[in-house]
Amino acid sequence: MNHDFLWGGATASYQCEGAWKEDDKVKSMWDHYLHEENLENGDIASDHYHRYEEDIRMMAEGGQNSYRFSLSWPRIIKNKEGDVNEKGIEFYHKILDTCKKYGIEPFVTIYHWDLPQYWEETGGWLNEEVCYAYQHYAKVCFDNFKDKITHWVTFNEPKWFICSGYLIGNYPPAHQNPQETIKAAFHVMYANALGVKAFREGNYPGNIGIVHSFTPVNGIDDTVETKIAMRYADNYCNNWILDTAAKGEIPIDLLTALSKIYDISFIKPKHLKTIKENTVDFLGLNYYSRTLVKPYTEGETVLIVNHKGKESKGESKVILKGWFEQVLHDPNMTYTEWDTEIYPKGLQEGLIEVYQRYHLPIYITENGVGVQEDVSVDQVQDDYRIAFMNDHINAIMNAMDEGVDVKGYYAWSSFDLYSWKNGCKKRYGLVAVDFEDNLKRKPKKSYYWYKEMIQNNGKTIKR
Ligand code: GCO
Repeated sequence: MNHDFLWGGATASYQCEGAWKEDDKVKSMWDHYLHEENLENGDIASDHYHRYEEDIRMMAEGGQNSYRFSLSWPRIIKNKEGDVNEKGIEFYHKILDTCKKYGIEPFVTIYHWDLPQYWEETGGWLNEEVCYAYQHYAKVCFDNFKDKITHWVTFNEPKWFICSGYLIGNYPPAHQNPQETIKAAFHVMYANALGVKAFREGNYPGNIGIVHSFTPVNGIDDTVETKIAMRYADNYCNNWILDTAAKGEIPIDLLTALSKIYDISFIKPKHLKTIKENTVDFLGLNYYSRTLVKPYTEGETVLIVNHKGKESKGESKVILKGWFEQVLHDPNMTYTEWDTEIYPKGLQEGLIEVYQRYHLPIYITENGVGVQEDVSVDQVQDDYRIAFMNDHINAIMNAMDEGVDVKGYYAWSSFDLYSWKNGCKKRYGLVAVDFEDNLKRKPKKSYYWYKEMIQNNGKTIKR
């Protein structure tokens, strides 16, 4: 690890700030949706809005030298006309100044899912106008914070929020519509290019990248059919974001396949030109697990028995129905409480593959494990989190040994947060937040482990 390696933790505005209507912040689509559905929400969350100083101080005391967080669009832009809320700007200046005070390098995401509800009401990401509104918002961020931020991220996890919002329907706007999914996905990648364009045109200092929910694709066997299925799975899972952002090209076989089933006439030469001319400087990869696939079999419902002996239905991804099927569980592997396979090797292999394809610097912008924990104790003994982080950091080091240019690692999450739709019981933090007892902060065992590991520049990692 070199000495400018960034070691930190990550959060997102909606998941930690709370203060959902303070200082003239307007409603985000998440505020609206969770209130309407009467679900656990982030109205208060970890109350980072009022406790950021303590949180950032703890990061520094934990040996971390960087903090990845996001700006909230509905805190910064008041309305469709694009008027700026100075109080929102002020809040992020305070966060950035606190980072500076404690020697913490900010790594900042412009959009982490909290679209202003006033834009959602015009069609959200289905409306091309929102792409230009995003560009305006990004410019406001660049202009206001250019002296304090040099690591910028346009979007966090386009695949995850688009597919959850428009295909699966478990995130707002909660639609289940493949045609809409394609359109929203395209608009987000176009907005990404518009954000990069504004950054280049303004000649702002620093670099700009995108953060992707990365799941390297493995096949169940080596047959030609599986290889073909893997290519489509990779297009669906990764390439439409990474190729588009890094090379300025949407995978042509994906476009051809989609155009046979869906209307893609909204993709115009002017969009493709902007995408081609405005590619990112680095890639941020959020890594939790891999995707294991098999070829699609017409009419077959695959029953897969997971490690807990539960049966679950393997569903093909409807958007590319007929191309591949995702194997949800491999009975030989271990899974988290939320059924996420623990597979550090995928990070090593995936890093090598991504670096070979794009030759761009890479940050691991999220990695961690969500667990239900009793935080009333003095110190949460999260040895499982230590083991998880150890094995994933080891995987990163192995990839770096093979020449991959990794520049930073962010644990998800810096402290316990609200987890989208899972509420506050799914905890990822290095620091416990007691949501039952005044939101008290208490470092977990992993926080001290991480500190020691950073101080020894990775030498305490069991390899
Ligand atoms: C969770 C997730 C995290 C966050 C993050 C994604 O909190 O449940 O696993 O990965 O959702 O916002 O970028």
